[in-house]
Amino acid sequence: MTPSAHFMNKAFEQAAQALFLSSPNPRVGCVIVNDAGQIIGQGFTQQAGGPHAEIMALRDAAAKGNEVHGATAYVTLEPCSHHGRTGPCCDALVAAGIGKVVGALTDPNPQVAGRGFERLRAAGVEVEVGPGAAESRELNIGFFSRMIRGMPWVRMKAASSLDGVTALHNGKSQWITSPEARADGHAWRARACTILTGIGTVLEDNPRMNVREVETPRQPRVAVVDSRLDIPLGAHVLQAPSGCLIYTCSTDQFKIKQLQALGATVIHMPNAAGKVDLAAMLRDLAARGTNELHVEAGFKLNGSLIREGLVDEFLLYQAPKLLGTGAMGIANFGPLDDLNKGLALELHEVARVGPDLRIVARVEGR
Ligand code: AOF
Ligand code: ZN
Repeated sequence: MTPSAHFMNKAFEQAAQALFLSSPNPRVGCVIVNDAGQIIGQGFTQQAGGPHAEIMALRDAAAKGNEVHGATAYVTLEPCSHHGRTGPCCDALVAAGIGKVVGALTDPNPQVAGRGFERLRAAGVEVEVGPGAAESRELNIGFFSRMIRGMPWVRMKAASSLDGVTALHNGKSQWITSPEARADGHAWRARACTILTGIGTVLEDNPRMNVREVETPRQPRVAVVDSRLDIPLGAHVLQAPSGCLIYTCSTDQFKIKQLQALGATVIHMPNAAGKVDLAAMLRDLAARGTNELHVEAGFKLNGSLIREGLVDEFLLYQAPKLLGTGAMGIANFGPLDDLNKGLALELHEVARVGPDLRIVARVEGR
């Protein structure tokens, strides 16, 4: 491994610590290395509005009394050049006297988009782009999606038997997969900016849709598709610590006021057919800072999202049991009359979680 790749890996170890934390900012890590090849400062992106990775690394070096003049900063994303909630990192690096910056990848944020590297070069700092581009993009798949497509990365989670059954013909569905799989599912919730569910699931299960099984410094926001505003005022999702967004076609002012009084945000988003416009909802979620959207919904909403081509990735847990006929699958789409009309997926990762199988599969071309 080249020294560059080695230190970039160290920067990615930092970035990984921002996985549950930095939403809606990208997960970025930084290590500062002196001429002797020692790491003299390191850090990762803090919560929204907090310092970026480079600032944390510069502060770490200062706190340890380490001189950064002439040192090299390895950063997993281009240092920012804009005034957002915080000041430009490229200026801070220049002011500290950093001699060289190795950045994994250009920041897709149109406010940055190469200007960070340009400003560094203009200030006489040597700049190298790469290694680690693919890893940086993968770690921030939702941030790239939001910046480039104006849409979140939509990840649909479902748990089923090995023959794809989520509920029996009598509706019984609880505990198909193991406690280990449920805990693992919570880690995927924790990395999401927003968790999406449907009114059917709210009425049936009254879920909290929060993170409980893993430690997290931040709870995701919850969003509910509820065309008629049937949500009960006592629904647990209305207590989501980061807020609850309700997408509806209803204009019932009385119910809207009641929900707003409980802290919910009600968003009127009908399509021509009188259903919630799901594509518009996703654009709105992106505009509200959703990088990764974690969908945990039922048969109907899952089916609608799939039929409209809005799902990017499936997170499927399968228990090693068969539940047989007459039962419900994970989503209401089809029946198809042609095998070629099926949704083609690529396996991204296959793992064993406790006794169960976890499959991450991406829609071809995403
Ligand atoms: C960096 N280092 O660690 C991260 C960056 O509102 P602000 O000031 O926090 O800026 C957010 C933007 O900064 C975000 O959209 C992305 O372009 C960049 N993220 N940049 O130099 C970091 N997390
Ligand atoms: Zn920055």
